[in-house]
Amino acid sequence: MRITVLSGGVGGARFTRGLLALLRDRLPDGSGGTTAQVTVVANTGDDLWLHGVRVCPDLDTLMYTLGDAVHEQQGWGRRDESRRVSDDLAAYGLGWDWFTLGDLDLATHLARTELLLSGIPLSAVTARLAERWRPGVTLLPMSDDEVETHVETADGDLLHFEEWWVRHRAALPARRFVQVGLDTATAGPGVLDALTDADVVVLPPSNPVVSVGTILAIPGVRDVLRTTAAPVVGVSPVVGGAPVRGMADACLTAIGVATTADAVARHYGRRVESGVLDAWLVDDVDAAVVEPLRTDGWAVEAAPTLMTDVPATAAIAARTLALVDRLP
Ligand code: GDP
Ligand code: FO1
Ligand code: CA
Repeated sequence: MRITVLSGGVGGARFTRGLLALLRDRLPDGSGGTTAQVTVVANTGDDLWLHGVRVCPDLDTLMYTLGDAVHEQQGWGRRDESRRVSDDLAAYGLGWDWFTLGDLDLATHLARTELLLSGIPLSAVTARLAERWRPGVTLLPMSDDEVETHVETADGDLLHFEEWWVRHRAALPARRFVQVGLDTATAGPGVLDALTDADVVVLPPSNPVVSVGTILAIPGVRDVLRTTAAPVVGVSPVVGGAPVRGMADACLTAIGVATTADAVARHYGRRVESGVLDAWLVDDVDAAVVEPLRTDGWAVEAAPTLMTDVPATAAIAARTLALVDRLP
C-alpha cells in the first residue's frame, strides 16, 4: 500500500509516526518495519537563512520526530539540546534572541548548507540527511526552489513567517500570506508522482493555511491532488473551535475561515466540487458538525483525534484510513 502525506511540522510528524506504528502492526515486513510505503511531502515555506545556514523547520521536525531524536515537548529541535553557540553568537550581537538554533540542530543546518552549496538540490540533501535518521518514510520537500512564507501585517509590513510566528506569536493581525518565490518554483522531484501513484493521500492534522495550504499552492500539486485515482482523506487540526496547539486560528482568521472543524473542511472543499478532499475526520467533541456535512454530501466521521501518544495516534490513523472504506 502506498500512502502519501502532505505535512507541516509537529502535527503532520506526530500523525505520520502513528501511521507508521499502525502499518508495522497491520502490514509487518518481519523486520519491525512495514510492507507499506509512506511518502511525506513536506512544507518548506517556513525555511530561512540564518547565520549563513539554511534552516528547514518542518523537514527537520519530520526527520527528528520520525528518527526519534526530537525534543518531544517542544515538537521541534533536538532532545538533549544545548545553546552554547547561540549564546556566543548573541555576544557578537548576532542572531535573534527570540529564535534559538541549538548546538546539535546547528550540525544539521551546517550539513545541509554544505551539501546545498556543493550544488546538491534540497530533495537529495534531505535524502542524504535522512539516511542517518532512518525516518521510515520517503521525505520529499514540496519544492527544491526556495519558497518562503511571509506575512503581510495590517500596517503593510512583510515579515518572514518565523518572525511573525515565533517573535510575535502570530499576535500581529495578518492581512495575507505571501509565498515569496512561488512564481518561479516547481514541485520537487517525486512530489507529483507521489500523489498520482498513491493508493491513499492523507491531509494530516497540519496547519491548513501555512503548512498544507503552502504545499497546495506549489504549481501542479492541487491539480494532481484533484485528479489522482487515490482517495484523499483529511483530519481536522481544529478541535472544539480551537487549534490543539499553535496559532492556526490566527492563520485561518487571516484568510477569512472560521476556526471550526467544518469550516476547515469546507475551506479544503470536496473533490466532486472544486476542492481537494473526499472525506474528513473530526474529533468527537465536534460530532455536531457530522450531520450538516453529511447533508452536504461529505463523507465524514467523528472519532478521538488527540494524538496523546503513539498508540492513540495509530488509532487515529486507522480511523483516517477507514474513511476510504466508506467512500461511494
Ligand atoms: P507546525 O508546522 O509545527 O505548526 O505543524 P503542523 O502544521 O504539521 O501542525 C500544526 C497543527 O497540528 C496545529 O494546527 C494543531 O492544531 C494540530 N495538532 C497538533 N496536535 C494535534 C492533535 O493531537 N490532534 C489534532 N487533531 N490536531 C493537532
Ligand atoms: N520555535 C520557537 O517557538 N522558538 C524558537 O526559538 C524556535 C527555533 C527553531 C529553530 C529551528 C527550527 O527548525 C525550528 C525552530 N522553532 C522555534 C520552531 C518553528 O517555529 C516551528 O517548527 C515551525 O516553523 C512552526 O510552524
Ligand atoms: Ca511549520
